[in-house]
Amino acid sequence: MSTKQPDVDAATRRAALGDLREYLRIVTERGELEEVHGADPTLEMGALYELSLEKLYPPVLHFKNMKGVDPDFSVLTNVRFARTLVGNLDLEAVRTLKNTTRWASDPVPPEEVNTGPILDNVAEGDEVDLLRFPAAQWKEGDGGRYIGTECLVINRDPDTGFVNIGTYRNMVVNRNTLAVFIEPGKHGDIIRKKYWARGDPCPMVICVGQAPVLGNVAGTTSRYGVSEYDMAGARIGRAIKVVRGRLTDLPIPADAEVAFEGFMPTVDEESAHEGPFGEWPGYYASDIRNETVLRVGATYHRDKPILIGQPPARPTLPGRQPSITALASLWNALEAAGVPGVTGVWKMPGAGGSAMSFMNVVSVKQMHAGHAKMAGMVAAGCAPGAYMTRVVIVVDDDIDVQNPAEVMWALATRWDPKTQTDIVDGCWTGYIDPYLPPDKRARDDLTTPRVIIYAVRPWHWKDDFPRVNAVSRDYADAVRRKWAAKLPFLTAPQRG
Ligand SMILES: Cc1cc2nc3c(=O)[nH]c(=O)nc-3n(C[C@H](O)[C@H](O)[C@H](O)COP(=O)(O)O)c2cc1C
Ligand SMILES: [Mn+2]
Repeated sequence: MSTKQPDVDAATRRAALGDLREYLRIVTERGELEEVHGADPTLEMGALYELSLEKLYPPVLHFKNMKGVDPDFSVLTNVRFARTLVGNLDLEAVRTLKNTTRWASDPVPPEEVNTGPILDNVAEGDEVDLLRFPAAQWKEGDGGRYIGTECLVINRDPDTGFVNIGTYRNMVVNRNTLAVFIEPGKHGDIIRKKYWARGDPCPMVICVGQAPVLGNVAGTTSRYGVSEYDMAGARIGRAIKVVRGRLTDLPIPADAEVAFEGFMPTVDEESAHEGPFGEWPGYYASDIRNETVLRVGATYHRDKPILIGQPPARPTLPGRQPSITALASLWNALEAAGVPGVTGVWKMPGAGGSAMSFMNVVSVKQMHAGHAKMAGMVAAGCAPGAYMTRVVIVVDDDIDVQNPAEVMWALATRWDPKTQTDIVDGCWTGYIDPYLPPDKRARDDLTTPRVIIYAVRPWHWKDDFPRVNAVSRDYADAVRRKWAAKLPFLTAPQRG
């Protein structure tokens, strides 16, 4: 699919973001969906999914009539990556989202309603049976069936009432138990520890099928204390409707497809083997551990529920697009910290999954001594940039951060490795970091170093820095206009 294809209008995009079934209708109409009938949830679905990632905009795969699965249940993959939702993958899209989403400053809280389709089928107590729901074994190396991959893990801060939503993977253990992997330091982890400190299990709800916007915000890091429900509402311009869970009172999206509700005790009280699971850095790093579990006391699902499946895959696959939402969040964090003159942020291709990345690039229009350093340190330390990022590269505003060759050019020519590099140790990482050394892993020391590279013209002699060898932009544009009709190469696509 060409990147030049016309975009959908904003209203259509909001409609698709806000409702999974409306999304399904729109992507079907736009030819972005493939129905797959009869695939085997053991390995075959995972292989088809990984093959789909050979495309930058992978087809949305709707798995129906899966082998050995109740035909009323289906699984949808690549929801977040459809062109309908993403639009053009460029800096303009990031800037627009940063400037037009009011989600950081002007949240839209959820609206409580009495009922909704999620309550169509409710099972409690002994009737709970997680084995009824399709859960794929995505890859040969996976140690279980992962039902929650692009899921919502919902819990509530007992001190402030703030409701968090994070995407944290979960594996089916038995009829009423899920193993849930939440990296230490994620908001869902901070919250559960508050319950545990009081001697209580943590109330929790997990949705595995929901409006695309909810999956999008759940996988994006923002500020602790800002509810992802409010951000999702702001993004689509209307409140997310929620019903109260029967056991926990937690808000559950009223039109979610499937939700599991229960309590999570400490790992010492109850645990299950979780993993190995193929992770976004491209490895099986967290291996197999005793992990925390959700004791599921109630299940909810719509009629003919559509589950969302989105297992991680190697970051070198074209379909691992950088997330525009995550980039906007990083840019927002830089501005919220007061860094002036930021002109772009990007994630280096090959160095990350969609929401997370090992290598972030920030461009700044330098305004004063120490400015580039300010940008680099905030990018390395702010919430959307802190977890597991290995390298931060700061470049000047004339560098196109989206073009790896330009970033390499800045590194090659504007970086003094000896004086323009900060190496900071002891930064936040997780079990899925492949370079977490075995001894640190053994003692749960989840920290690794960062390098911040200032590939910018040195402030104190920037005016003496050699001039760039290029025809000036304005003159080049004027010449292109003058000769375009006679010389077709002038109007051919710029990037090949
Ligand atoms: C598809 C997907 C899967 C993810 N899986 C996990 C996971 O298993 N465990 C985890 O700690 N973070 C996982 N993440 C990252 C978190 O969702 C992300 O850090 C998010 O910001 C967490 O929400 P929080 O900031 O409210 O903690 C995943 C992200 C995505 C997009
Ligand atoms: Mn959060």
